[in-house]
Amino acid sequence: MRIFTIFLFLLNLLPLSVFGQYMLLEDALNLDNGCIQLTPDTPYSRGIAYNKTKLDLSKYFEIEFDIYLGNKEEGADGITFVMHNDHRGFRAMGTWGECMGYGRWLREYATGNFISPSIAIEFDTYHNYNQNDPECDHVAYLENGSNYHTKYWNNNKMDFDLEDNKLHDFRFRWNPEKQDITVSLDGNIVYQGKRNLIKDVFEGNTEVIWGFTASTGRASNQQFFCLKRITHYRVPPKSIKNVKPVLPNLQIKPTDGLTHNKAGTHDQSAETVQLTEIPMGNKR
Ligand SMILES: [Ca+2]
Ligand SMILES: [Ca+2]
Repeated sequence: MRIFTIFLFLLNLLPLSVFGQYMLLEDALNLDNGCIQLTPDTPYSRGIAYNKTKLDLSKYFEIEFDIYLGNKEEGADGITFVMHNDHRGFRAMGTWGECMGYGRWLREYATGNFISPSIAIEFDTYHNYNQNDPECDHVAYLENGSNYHTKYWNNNKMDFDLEDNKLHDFRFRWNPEKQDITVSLDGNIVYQGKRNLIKDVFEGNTEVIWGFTASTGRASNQQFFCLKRITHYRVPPKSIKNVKPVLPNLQIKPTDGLTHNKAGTHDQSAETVQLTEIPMGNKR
C-alpha cells in the first residue's frame, strides 16, 4: 500500500518536472522565488522563455500562471503568452518595444522580426498608435506575429491598470473538440474564440512551442511569470465547472510583499466576455 502511494506521488510529480524546464533567451532569467523574469526594469530590454516540452493541440489542456507587469503605471511594454511553430524553433523571437518580443512594428512588414505561425495573448501596458492600442492597459488576442488588433479587453474601464505591483492570475484553456480558446485574468474571462488552430494556424502540426515574451522600450517595468498549474486531458471534460486539476499546484514562494490582484478568484462560472472594439485604422 505504501509503495503504491509513493508511486502515485511520483506520477503526480513527473509532469511538473517535465514542464518546469525553460529555454531562456536574451534578458530572461530565473528568479530566486521560482518565477522567471522576462525583463528587468530597464529600457530597451527583451526576454523570452519557452517551455522545453511542446504542447499537443490534439488534447484538451489548461495552463495557469501568475504574471507580474510591474509597478509603474507609465511603464512598458507588456507580456505575451505565445504558442508557435516558427521555423527558428526555440530561438524564435519578435521585435522589442511595443512588439513585446513577439510581433513587428507594422502589420504590413513582411520582412520584420516576428514569430509566425503563432497565436498570442498580449497583456499590453503601453498605448501605441501603430498597434491600434486603446489608451489604457488591455488584453488582446494576436496571430502570426502582428501586434495589431481591433478588439481588446479592459474590463470596460479606461483607467484599467496591470502595472499595479500585483500578481495576476492568468489561465489559457484549449478545447480541441470544440476548437474553443478561453482566456481568463483574475477570474474574469478576457477572451473567447473559436479557431481551428491545427489546420488554420499551425499548418497541420499538432505540437507547438509555447512560452512568454516581453520587452521594454523608452519606458520600462520589471516583468515576470510563475507557473502554477498545467492540466492535460486526453478527453475534454464535460463541463468547465467540473475541471479539477490533475496536477497539484506548483508551490511558489511569493515575491516579497506581492499580493494577488484578486486572491482566490478562480470562479469560471461567468461566461460573458466584454470586448471593446476599435475599428481598424481608427484615428485618435
Ligand atoms: Ca498601466
Ligand atoms: Ca502597446
